[in-house]
Amino acid sequence: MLNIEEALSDAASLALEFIRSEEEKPVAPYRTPEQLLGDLDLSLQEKGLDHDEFIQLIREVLAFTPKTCSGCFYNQLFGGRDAVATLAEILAVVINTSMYTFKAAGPHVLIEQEVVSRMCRKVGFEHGDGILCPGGSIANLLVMAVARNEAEPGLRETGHSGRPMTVYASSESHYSITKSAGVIGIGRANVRQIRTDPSGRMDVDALNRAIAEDISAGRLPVAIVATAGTTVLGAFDPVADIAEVAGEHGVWLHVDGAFGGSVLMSGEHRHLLAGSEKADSFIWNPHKMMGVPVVCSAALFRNRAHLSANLYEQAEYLFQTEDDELNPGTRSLQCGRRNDAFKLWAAWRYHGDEGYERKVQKQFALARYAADRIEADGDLALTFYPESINVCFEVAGKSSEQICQSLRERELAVIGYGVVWGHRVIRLVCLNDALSTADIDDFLATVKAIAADLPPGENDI
Ligand code: ABU
Repeated sequence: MLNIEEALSDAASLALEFIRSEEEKPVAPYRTPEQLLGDLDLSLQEKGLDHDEFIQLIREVLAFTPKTCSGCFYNQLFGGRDAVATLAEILAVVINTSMYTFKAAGPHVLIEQEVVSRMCRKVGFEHGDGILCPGGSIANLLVMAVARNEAEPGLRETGHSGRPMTVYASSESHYSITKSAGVIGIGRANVRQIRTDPSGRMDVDALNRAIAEDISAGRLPVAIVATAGTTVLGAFDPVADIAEVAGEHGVWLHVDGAFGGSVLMSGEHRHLLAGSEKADSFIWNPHKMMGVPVVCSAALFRNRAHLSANLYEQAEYLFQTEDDELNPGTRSLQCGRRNDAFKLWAAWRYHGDEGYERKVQKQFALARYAADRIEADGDLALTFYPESINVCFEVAGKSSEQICQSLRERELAVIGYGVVWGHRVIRLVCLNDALSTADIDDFLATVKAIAADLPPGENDI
């Protein structure tokens, strides 16, 4: 039987093997799901495996696993690897805390309080509160449920009155907004998709008109969601202007900073979030631009009473010692909850604000470099000069979708495409600050070489 010391030693060997393979072969072998089921025996069986068979099977699974930390992975709004945060994440698994009580998690409850408090202060919520959630979608769901309860007093105790409710988010907002509206009884159809300007920022006049129309029609506006860092263009809605509209109509203002919240770490770029201190809530995913392992997401509230007022539950079998303040399970959506605070705190303590400022600066610098290179290249077309770190572009006369697929099949890079104004564009996310401008040059040269091998293609949809 494998004991924990052998298990950790095996894990370290396998992890180091995987990390070395990122250097030698930064893109995993391409396989369709059907081929992969032929290559790997993933079946669960009556009989177990001996140690060597088990290690070999794990090794094979790792060999086909996408290398999201390598320099050739540009596909997601996360990427790269932070060694300090990785160390803490490994330890978080070993110590196996659950974040509902001080009794079970001890200093980790205090650590979560510290990261939440510092994040609140970065936003401008001087006396705010918050909680770490398993991802931005759940953080948005939590915030929207709180906003809904605040919009209709009594709803938490006695349920929905039946008055139609509405939510306002830009047409570029994250899909978790409509998903949440469907889950919490607002209704997906009642999310008003406010149009954007060409750069992907919410049109504030259109927002104002939509709210006024809904109020005249007797509907109850629950929340405006300003997106800070849209998924495709990386655009920032004008939060200060939106805050004025929210104030005029008395509507909850939420900032979805899942992707772009980290610009608050940069003196040069935090202006993109000017006005956030006027919001009622803010979500921020450090697993994106701050590079801590997936997932790490904070839901933050300006008024520290809002979380408890809308979530608080007692359970005598669980909350037996210390004050409620030290038992976050009284006001989290989950009961059992992963310790996502430790990795963020460890990395932040180690790098300091200044380390994160450098990281964000580097991400923006890489994006500007890539945008300038693309603009100067006659074979490439820049979609829009990036507001942040997503660089969207096309290769003249070639299909963005085919280029992305071909790069993956030939195991050269992993990258995706997005749709901008009815046009498929390649989305280069400059998140991995271990990359250099030479890596960007290599990547663009590879894209051009692959595109040259492809037949003419369309990007209109
Ligand atoms: N949760 C962010 C959306 C995923 C991505 O575009 O990488």
